Amino acid sequence: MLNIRNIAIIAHVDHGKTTLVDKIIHVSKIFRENQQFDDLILDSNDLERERGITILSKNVSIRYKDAKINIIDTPGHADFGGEVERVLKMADGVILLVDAFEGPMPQTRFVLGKALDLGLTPIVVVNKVDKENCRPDEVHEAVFDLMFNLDATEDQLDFQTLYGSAKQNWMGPDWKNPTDSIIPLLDAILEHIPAPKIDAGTLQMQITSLDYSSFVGRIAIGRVKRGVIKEGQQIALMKADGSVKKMKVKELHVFEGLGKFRVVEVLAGDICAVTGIEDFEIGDTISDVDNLEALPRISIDEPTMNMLFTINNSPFFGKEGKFVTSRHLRDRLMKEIEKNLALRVEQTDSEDKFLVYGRGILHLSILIETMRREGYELQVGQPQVIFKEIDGVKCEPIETLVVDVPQETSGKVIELATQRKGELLVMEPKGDLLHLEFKIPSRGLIGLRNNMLTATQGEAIMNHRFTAYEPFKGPIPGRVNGSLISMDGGQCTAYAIDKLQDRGTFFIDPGDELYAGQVIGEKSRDNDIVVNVQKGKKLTNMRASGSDDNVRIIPAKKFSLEESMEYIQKDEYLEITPKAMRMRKIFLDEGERSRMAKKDS
Ligand SMILES: Nc1nc2c(ncn2[C@@H]2O[C@H](COP(=O)(O)OP(=O)(O)OP(=O)(O)O)[C@@H](O)[C@H]2O)c(=O)[nH]1
Ligand SMILES: [Mg+2]
Repeated sequence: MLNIRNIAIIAHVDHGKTTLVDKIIHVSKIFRENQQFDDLILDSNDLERERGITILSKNVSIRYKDAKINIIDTPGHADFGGEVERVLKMADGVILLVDAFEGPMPQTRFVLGKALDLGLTPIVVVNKVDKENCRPDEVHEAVFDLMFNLDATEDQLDFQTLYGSAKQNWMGPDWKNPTDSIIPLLDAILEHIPAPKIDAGTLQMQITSLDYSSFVGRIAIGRVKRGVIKEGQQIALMKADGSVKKMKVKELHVFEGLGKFRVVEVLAGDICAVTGIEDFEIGDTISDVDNLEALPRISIDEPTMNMLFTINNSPFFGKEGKFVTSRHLRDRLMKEIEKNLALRVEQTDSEDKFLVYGRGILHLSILIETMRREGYELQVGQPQVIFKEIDGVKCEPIETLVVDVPQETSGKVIELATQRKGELLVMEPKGDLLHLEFKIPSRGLIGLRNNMLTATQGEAIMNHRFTAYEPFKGPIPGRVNGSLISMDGGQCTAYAIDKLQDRGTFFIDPGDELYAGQVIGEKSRDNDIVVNVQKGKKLTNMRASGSDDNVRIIPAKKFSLEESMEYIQKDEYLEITPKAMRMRKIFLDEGERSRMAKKDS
């Protein structure tokens, strides 16, 4: 029988999971064929590579000594926390990675808590000990305290710790004495992570994640808990509502290196991918047809935020994208929910508008960015936090917010968070920074990052994660500044922008094509105003406009997609096309806008 280890690598965002898994694959390949690799082969889709974050968890597998080690790389961003929780079901142990400077962060606590609850054996890796100012011993102690607070068992508290630098490709028992490889970690896995415990009985496999291929459709992934699954076998798919469907296993694959390897059967303890299973949901059990026994279901995260998605109806409609109709939009969203598990789409009473529910700004922005790259044009509205009624009381999502900031600017951070109903719970030194922890409504976090960075000259390091629903905390002041709105369509001029600079900050550059009702800047005061930025000399390019008139305008403020999503107000849309991102008033006409505003108040 195969000697197997199933482990998941978990950590807060950016603590180095994918880098470590890459190095593990690298070392296992060297044993075999001496191949060279690029960095971060595992963050395989474009967006993951560009942004350096893992969005989807991934299964890989290596051979080491006489064992097969199945490794699951997980995403660290809080928006994808539900994904981690699910895939932990495939593991017997976890490698908890902690940054040797940052120490345990909100997501460390969350994922570790889940792993401990499932009874998994942890190995702790204090990573990034090459960093200046790192404090590996303190961090190790902090991890121990965290485990203790999370009610780890005696065995779990007896965890192994390794120190090292995934980036520099080494792990060892002592951070002051670098070794020359990550082999000590592989040895620790073999020694301390238990082999899968296998109960006697007939086939049981829970579907814990899925893969998608345009050829075969959805592929079910999970761990064979009991018995054996075979190619061509008749199985029973046991669903949430208690119904049972009989179907046939088409193909079976196990994970091998970075890819998959076709096999005729998979024994209990191993992780595999199954094709031919139709209409499955995460949490369904694949069971023996004659002995129907379902495994306990896995809960899928409830969305915490929604956004209106609608077709582009700006004057620039259809100019920059390929897919622009409501039909296109609907089909694309429906395709997305096939594989994006935490996403929900609700049809509204208008056929052009859809409410899309997700786990946070990043979760939704990744969908939007992907669509825009595929050639879609669309508009989205202001993100809305989802309220819930619990025992007759209106409740809202509350998060833990952690900010590490230089002492000098900490006052501003506290002020900003408090304005938004944040409660300061912890304040303590961390290296030469001050470590602050707040409890704050999710509503208050929307748009906070931008203000926080401005207030601290970009020095605040901010992290948050959902903790619980609590009674509504009362109104929170929104964005204080009004918008500068373009009065007309056409190219704007440097001359006009220059004349209006005392009114606020512009988001546009001279020469940009605009339309009436577009939001082109932030006003320094609290009400919206309409401005004419087309008047004056029509100059063809920036250089000419700069030199001609001695016009020296302040560079435009540019937003990322997420910043724009957090910035827009209730009466504004964000227009997204493959080429551009524009903010606009929902009602482009000034007269109509003021009529609607009156009606609302
Ligand atoms: N100095 C230093 N940097 C490291 C080390 N390991 C990883 N990094 C860097 O940390 C950053 C994040 O690394 P990733 O491996 O993508 O982190 P991750 O945990 O997979 O991140 P998510 O999947 O987004 O949660 C990258 O810029 C890495 O180069 C290390 O040991 N030392
Ligand atoms: Mg990663």
